[in-house]
Amino acid sequence: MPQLEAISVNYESETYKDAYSRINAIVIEGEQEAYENYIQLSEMLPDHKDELIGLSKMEGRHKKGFQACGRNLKVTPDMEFAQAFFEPLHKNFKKAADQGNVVTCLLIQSLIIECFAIAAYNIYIPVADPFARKITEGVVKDEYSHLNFGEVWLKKHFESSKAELQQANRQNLPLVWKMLNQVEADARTLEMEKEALIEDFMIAYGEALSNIGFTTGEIMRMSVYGLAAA
Ligand code: PL3
Ligand code: FE2
Ligand code: FE2
Repeated sequence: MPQLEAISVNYESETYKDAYSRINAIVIEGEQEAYENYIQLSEMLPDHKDELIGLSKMEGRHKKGFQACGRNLKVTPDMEFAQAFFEPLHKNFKKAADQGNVVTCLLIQSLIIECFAIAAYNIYIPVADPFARKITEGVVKDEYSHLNFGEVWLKKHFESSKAELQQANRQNLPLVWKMLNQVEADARTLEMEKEALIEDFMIAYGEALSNIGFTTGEIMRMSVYGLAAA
C-alpha cells in the first residue's frame, strides 16, 4: 500500500522521465479532448449550453495545469503517442456526435472518461511530485462535478436512455481495458498499479451507473460485457 509508506521516487531519473513523457501526454490529450467534447455537447444540449461551456473551460485549465507538470520535470510530452492512445474512443465519440446520439456522447465523456480520470488522478496523487500533486488535487475535484453532470442528466432521462447506454457501454468499455494495458508499464514506473486503477475505475463507474438508475444485476452485466469484447 504505497500511500502508507514513505515513497521515494526519483522524479529526475531518465526512467521516470521517459514514462512521464507518455503518461503526461495522455493526460494533456485527454483534457484537450474533454475540452472539445464538452463544446460539442453544449451544441447538442442547448438547454445546458452555459453549464457545458463552463465545464469545457475547466478542462482547458486542467490541460494547462498538466502541461506545467511536464515542464516542471523537464519532460517533453509525447503527444503523437497520446493521440493514438485516445483515437478509438475519440472516433466513437465523433461518430455518436455526428449521428446526434447524445446519450452515447455522455456515456463516453462524462461517465467513462471522467471515471478513468478520477481513478488515475486519485491513484497518482500519493505518488506524485509535490508540484504535480497540488495541481492534480485541484483537478480531481472538478472531475467529480463533470461526472455528476452526466449522472444527473442521464438519471432524468433514464428510461429513454437505458437501451442506448447499454449498447454504448458494450462498445466503449472494452476500449478502456485496451488503454489500460497500453499504459500499464509506464504507470508502474510512476508507482501506479494497474490493479488499483481498475479497482478505482470500476467503483466510480459502478456508482455512477447506480446513481443513474441501473440495478446491481444490470451493473454487473454491463461490467462483464465490457470485459468480454476486449
Ligand atoms: C477529463 O476531464 C480528463 C481526461 C483525462 C483522462 C486521463 C486518463 C489517464 C489514464 C492514464 C493512467 C495514468 C494517469 C497518471 C495521472 C497523471
Ligand atoms: Fe479534466
Ligand atoms: Fe473532466
